[in-house]
Amino acid sequence: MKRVTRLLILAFVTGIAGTGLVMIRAGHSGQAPAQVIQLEMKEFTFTPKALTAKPGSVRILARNKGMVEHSLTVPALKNATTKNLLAGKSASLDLTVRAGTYQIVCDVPGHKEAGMVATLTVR
Ligand SMILES: [Cu+2]
Repeated sequence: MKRVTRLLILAFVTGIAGTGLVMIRAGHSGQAPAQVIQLEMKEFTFTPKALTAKPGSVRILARNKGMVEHSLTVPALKNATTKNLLAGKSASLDLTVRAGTYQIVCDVPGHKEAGMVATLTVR
């Protein structure tokens, strides 16, 4: 009985370690996007308001410089959103974009309407 328990624990721990390894490897082998754009958020604007990028992978580094929480969301792209970031917090959002114009908004209710809109132009 004890031996079985020990085996189970070993299997469990090995499983966790294995998962960790896979995650670490995925994080490191994923090529860092060549394009990194910094974007500041505050009440109620993005700075800059107009971003440009070339087609391909883009990483947007969003920093909340405001007093309340904000998010960075690209409605035209599936799952392209950060969580709501508290004041002082930042997050990166990796996107794959084609030529075109993408609207960036803050998804916190009322913020888009208050002016938290930016444009990403890809060409
Ligand atoms: Cu906001």
